[in-house]
Amino acid sequence: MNRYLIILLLITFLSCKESPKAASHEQPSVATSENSNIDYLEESEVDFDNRMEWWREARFGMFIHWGAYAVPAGIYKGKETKNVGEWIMKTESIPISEYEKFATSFNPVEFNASQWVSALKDAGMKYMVITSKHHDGFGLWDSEISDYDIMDASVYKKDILKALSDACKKEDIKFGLYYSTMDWHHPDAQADTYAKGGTKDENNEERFNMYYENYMKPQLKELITKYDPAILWFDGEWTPEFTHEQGLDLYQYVRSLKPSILINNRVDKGRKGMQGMNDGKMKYAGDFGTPEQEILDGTSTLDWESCMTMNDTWGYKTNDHNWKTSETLIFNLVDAASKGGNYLLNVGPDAKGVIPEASIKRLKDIGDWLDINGEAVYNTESVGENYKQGDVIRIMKKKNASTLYATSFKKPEETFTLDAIHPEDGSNIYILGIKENLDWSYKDEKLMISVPLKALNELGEKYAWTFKIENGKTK
Ligand code: H79
Repeated sequence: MNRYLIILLLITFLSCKESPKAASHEQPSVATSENSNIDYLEESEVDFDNRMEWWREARFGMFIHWGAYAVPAGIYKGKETKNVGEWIMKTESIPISEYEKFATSFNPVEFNASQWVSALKDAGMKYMVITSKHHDGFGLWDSEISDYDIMDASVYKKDILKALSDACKKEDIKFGLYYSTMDWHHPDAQADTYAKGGTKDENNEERFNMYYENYMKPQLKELITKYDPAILWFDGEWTPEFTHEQGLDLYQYVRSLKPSILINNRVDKGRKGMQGMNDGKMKYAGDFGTPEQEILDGTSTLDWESCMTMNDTWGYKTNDHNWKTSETLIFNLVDAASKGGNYLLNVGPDAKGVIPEASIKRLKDIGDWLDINGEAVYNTESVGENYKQGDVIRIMKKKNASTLYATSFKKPEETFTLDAIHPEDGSNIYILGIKENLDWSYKDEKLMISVPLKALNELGEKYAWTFKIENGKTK
């Protein structure tokens, strides 16, 4: 049975229509009149697994926060905002008409889609998720039903999403779109309450529904039709005007437009705070949980993706230099993989269209590390409760195979000991990057591996070392 089944609704649905059709494996990529009859909330486990397959294998993606907020870059009227850059409109209470001027002057003359995709590939990332529209309401594409976008409101007048979706397609990178349901600019969404400093507007639910039906849905239809995204990544679902019923409807709507698409859990109201997983099971729509700025404490039976910044902001801020180290970022990626999760790491390009040098450096470091160690990350699954040994060792397992990986963030010494891995007799054990087949023994429930120190030093790895156990089991 499907995890996203909404029992009450189903009972209602089933009583008034024929038995629901499960989505087939060969799902059409565009809407057909048949799609609208399918109940996407009732999907078999097999169909769900098929749809999720590429994403689970990919493990590592690039989040891009880019929009009009890159223009103030964290500074308004000489004052530095304390909050993240993309929230500057709200945090600094910038009047809508004032903020619109940032959209007008947004002119990223140095933007080069294929350079961004190269940086993504060099990092070993497999997919991109870019803000089509953040909370400020400004769109990075040529929306037919809005003038508040890069074509109509800005001097730039080139379709950024088109350039990026084309560049991703060319390089075989999956292209995903972030879309905020919250909108501080649209008069039927939050613009009114926003302008009044957040006072609740009694009529807003009705008007929000108009925005939902007449603006959001048509925009999403455009986005799917024009850019064929592999993921829709919703956000801003916590506003009181947006309802659980709309969340369910939104999930159905987006899937009916592109049945194979993946949708995060912020499409609905199920997310529990920043930890990001759904509150309870089988109640809310959404294909995966979304921990924000954190990684789950342990494993989960549900799919999840941890999104995180490299410094302290999503949208570009001139003065944010609080960068995480490459080692921390690699650790986070491995930590998430060992717990069965994906890592969506953010870059915030500046107003010219340049990804900060500090981000590029880190992307390169991670990519170099993955060049050697990637097989411990891609297409792996969690081994369950034995996913770690202390603070510095993480264990992964190749999907549908008995190959295990142990990545250590402390440089191994002469003998490397693993407490929870039992190799099969005759199993080969290696360190990734070194050809040598290593000597090992298994005694008193411990695996002891002889480390070739000379080769290890020559390898020149800086961050972490991965042992590959070709055939083994965890306890
Ligand atoms: O786009 C980036 C941020 O701008 C956006 N999400 C990432 C990916 C973001 N918007 N707001 N926040 C992050 C923080 C909001 C936190 C809260 Fe709530 C919203 C506190 C109360 C309502 C979410 C729902 C967390 C707790 C309940």
